[in-house]
Amino acid sequence: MPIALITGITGQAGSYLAEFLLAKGYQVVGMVRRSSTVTYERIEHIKHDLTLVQGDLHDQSSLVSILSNYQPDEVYNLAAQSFVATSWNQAVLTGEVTALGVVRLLEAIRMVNPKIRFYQASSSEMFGRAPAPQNETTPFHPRSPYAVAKVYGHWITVNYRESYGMFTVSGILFNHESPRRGIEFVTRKISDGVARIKLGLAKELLLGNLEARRDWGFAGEYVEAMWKMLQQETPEDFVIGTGVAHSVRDFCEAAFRYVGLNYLDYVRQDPRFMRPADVDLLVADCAKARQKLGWMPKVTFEELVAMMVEADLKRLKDAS
Ligand code: NDP
Ligand code: GDR
Repeated sequence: MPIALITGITGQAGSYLAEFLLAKGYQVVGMVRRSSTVTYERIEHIKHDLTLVQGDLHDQSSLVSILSNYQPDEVYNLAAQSFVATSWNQAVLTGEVTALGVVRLLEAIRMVNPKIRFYQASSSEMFGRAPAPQNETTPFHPRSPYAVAKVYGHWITVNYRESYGMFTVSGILFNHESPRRGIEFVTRKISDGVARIKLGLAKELLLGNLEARRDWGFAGEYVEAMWKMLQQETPEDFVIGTGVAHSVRDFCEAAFRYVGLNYLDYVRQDPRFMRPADVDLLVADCAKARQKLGWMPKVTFEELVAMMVEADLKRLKDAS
C-alpha cells in the first residue's frame, strides 16, 4: 500500500486530496498543527481512515520525525498561510510558513529519504502582473507578500530537483473553490452572503475590488492533477486552471441570479476589503497539463457558483 503524507490536510484542498488518495488505496498520513480548538471540520467524515499526526512547518524536527516514522512514498505540501489579504498584516509569518516552510520540508526529505516524491502547492498569484494567459514559461511578477513567498517555494522546489536530482514538482494552480472554501475568500464570502440575504439573515454584502478577474475552478477536480504530477516518469512543473476568466462582479451577478435576486440591490463596496496591490487578471494556459497529464476540468463556472450557493443555503437552513 503506497503511503502519502499531506501537510495542510485540514484545509480545503487537503481534504479533497485525502479523499482522492484514500479511494486510490493509499495510506494517508495527515500532518495537523496543534491548536486549542479542533480544526477537523473538512475531514471529519474520513477521520477514521486517516493517520493524523502533529507537526508544524515552523518546526523542522517535527517534520523529520514524521518522515522517519511513516516513511511516505509521496509528500504533498499544501500547508501555508494562504490568505493573500492577511499576508500584508503578517508578512514575516507568511514568509516563515509559506516560503521557509517549503525548504524545511525539502531538507527533512533530503535527510530522511531523498527518493520521496514531493509536490509543492504553488500558485497563479506568482504571476501577479504578468500578461495573461499565463503558462509554465511566463515570468513571475508577484504582488503580495504571499505571492513573493510562493515564488520562493516554487524556486526552491525547482532547485532541489536540479541540485540533488530529487523528484520534486511544483503545481502552479489557479484559484480553486468549493463549498469547503474558507469563508474569507471572495467566492465563499459571496455564496455565504447570497444565502444569508436569501434567507433573511443579512441585508447587504460588503466587498472590495469587483473588477479583479480570476480563473475559478472546482477544487475537487484539481487534486487529481496534483496526484498525476507525481506519477510522471520525470519531475516537471505544470499550470492547472480552466482557461476561462470571470470578474468578482460576474461571480456576484451569477450567485444572486441563482436565487432570483439582483446583486446591484445588495452588494456595496467597502475600502476595508481593498488590497494595497491587487492582481487584475489571471487566466491559465494549461495546454501542457492537457497534453502530458491528460487532465481537463469538467465543472463550469455556472455549476461551481450553483454548487457553492446551494451548499450555503442548506447549511444555514439546517442550522436554523
Ligand atoms: P487553506 O487555507 O484552506 O488550508 C491551509 C492549510 O495549511 C490548513 O490545513 C492549515 O491548518 C495549514 N497550515 C497553516 N499554517 C501551517 C503551519 N505553520 N504548519 C502546518 N500547517 C499549517 O488552503 P487551500 O486548501 O485553499 O490551499 C492549499 C495550498 O494550495 C496552500 O498552500 C495554498 O497557498 C495553495 N494554493 C491554493 C489555491 C486555491 O485557490 N485554493 C491556488 C493555488 C495555490 P489549520 O487548519 O490548522 O489552519
Ligand atoms: P486570491 O483569492 O487572492 O485570488 O487568492 P481571494 O478570493 O481572497 O480574492 C480574489 C479577488 O477578489 C477580490 N475581492 C475580495 N477578496 C476577498 N477575499 N474578500 C473581499 O471582500 C473581496 N472583494 C474583492 C480580491 O481583491 C482579489 O482580487 C486565492 C488563495 O487561495 C491563494 O492561496 C491562492 O494562491 C490564489 O487564490 C490562487
